Amino acid sequence: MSPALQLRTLVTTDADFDAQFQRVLHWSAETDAAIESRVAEILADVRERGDAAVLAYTARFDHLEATTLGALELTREELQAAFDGLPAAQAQALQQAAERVRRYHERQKQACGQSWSYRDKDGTLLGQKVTPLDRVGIYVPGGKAAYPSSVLMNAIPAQVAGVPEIVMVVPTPRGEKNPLVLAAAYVAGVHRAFTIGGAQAVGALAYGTATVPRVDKITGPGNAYVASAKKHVFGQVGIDMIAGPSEILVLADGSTPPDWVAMDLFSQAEHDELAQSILLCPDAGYIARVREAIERLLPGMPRHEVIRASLEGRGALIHTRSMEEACEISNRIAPEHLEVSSAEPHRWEPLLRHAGAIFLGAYTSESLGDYCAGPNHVLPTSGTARFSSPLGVYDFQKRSSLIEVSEAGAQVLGPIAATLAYGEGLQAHAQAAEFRLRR
Ligand code: HSO
Ligand code: ZN
Repeated sequence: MSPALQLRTLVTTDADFDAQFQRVLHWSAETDAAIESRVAEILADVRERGDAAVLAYTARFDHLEATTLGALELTREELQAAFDGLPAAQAQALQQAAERVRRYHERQKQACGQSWSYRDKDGTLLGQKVTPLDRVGIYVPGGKAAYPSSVLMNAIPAQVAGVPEIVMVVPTPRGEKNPLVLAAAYVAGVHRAFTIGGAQAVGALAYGTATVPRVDKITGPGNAYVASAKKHVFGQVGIDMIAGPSEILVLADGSTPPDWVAMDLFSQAEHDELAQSILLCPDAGYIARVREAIERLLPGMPRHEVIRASLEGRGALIHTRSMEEACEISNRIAPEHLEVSSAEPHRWEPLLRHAGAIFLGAYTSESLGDYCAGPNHVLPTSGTARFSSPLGVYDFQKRSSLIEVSEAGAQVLGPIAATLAYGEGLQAHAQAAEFRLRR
C-alpha cells in the first residue's frame, strides 16, 4: 500500500489564499553557478579547438569514441533506414502526425509569414520582406527526454519556413541510437544529423567547427547544461527559448468525466518531478471526484513515482468562487497548456489571455496536441506565455524592411528628416535628405 497522496487543495475564499497560491506558483530555474562556469569552459574550448574538443567531450560525457567528428554524422540513408525499420503502426503514426503538423504550419506561414508592401500617395513603396534563416540547428535531447515528437515540432516549422539546411544534434550515449528519433528526423526533412549533445554540441552549432557547420539559430529543449549553453551563445546565434518543466492547467466546470481530467493532469506530471498540474474548478463536489480518480488511477501508472512527486511538489486543486474567477487565476498563472474542460468552452475562451496553447472542450486532451493535432508543442512555460508564443514558422524567418522613395516622396520626406537631423546635430543626415530636394 503506498502512502496517501499529499495533493494540496486551495480555496480562493480562504484568507491566506494569495500566500498559498504564490507558494504553488513559485519556481525558478536554478541558475547553478557550477554548471554555468563548466559550460563556459566547454564552450571556450569548442570555440578554440573545434572538432577535437567536441570529440573529447563526447568521449568523456557520452562514452562515445570516434577518431573524427565526421564519423559521428548520420547520413540521410541511415535516417531513412531507421524509418524503414519501424513497425508499420509507428511509421504510419509518425507520418500522420508529421502531415498534420505540416499542414498547420503551412497555414501559419500563409497567415503571418508573407512579405507585404504598399505604395503611399507619393508613389513611395514601403513593405516588409520575409526570408527564411539560412541554416538552423535543432537540439534533440537523448536519454529520459528523447522525444521523436519534438523532432517533428522543431524541424517541420523550419522546413515550412523554407530553411535550406536543418542540422540536428542528438546525444547518443555509448552510440545507442534511438530509431524513432532518427526516423522522425527523416520524416521531418532534417538535412544533416550528428550524434553529439550537451554544451559541446551547442558550441559546435554556434561557432561552427571543421565538420559541424555554424548555424544562425538553435532551437530545442535540453538539460541544465544545454539551457545554460544556449543562454551563453545567444547573441552569436538566435535561440528559441529556455523551456522549463511542462505545465498543465485544467479549468473545469464539472461536466467532463473526472477520470479524463485526472489522466490529463497525469500526462504532464509524468514528464518530470518538477512538472506542474493544476485544476481550477468552482464545484467542490467535482474536485472531490477528480481527487478520487487521481488516487484510484495513480497506482496503475508505470511512471507513478514521477507523477506523485510532481503532484505533491507542485500540483494543486483550486476551488474557485466561479468560472470567471477561475479564468482570472488562469491568466495570473499563464500556463503552458490550458484545458478548458467545459461544456461551453467558447464562453470562457474570450476571458483567457495568457497561455501557450488553449485546448477547448472535453475531447481535447492536451496529449493530442503533444503529438498530432497540428499546432506546435514547444510552448512558453513558467509564466512566459505573458509575453511569448509557441514555436512557429516565424521563429525560422526574419523580416527586412523595404523602402523605395519616389522623387515626389523625397520632396515630402526630405524637409522632415533634415529638420530632425539638424535637431540631433547630424549634418550629413540632413544634407543627404536635402541633396535630393528639387532646387
Ligand atoms: N508536453 C511536452 C511535449 C511532449 N509530450 C513530447 C510528449 N512528448 C512539452 O510541452
Ligand atoms: Zn507532454
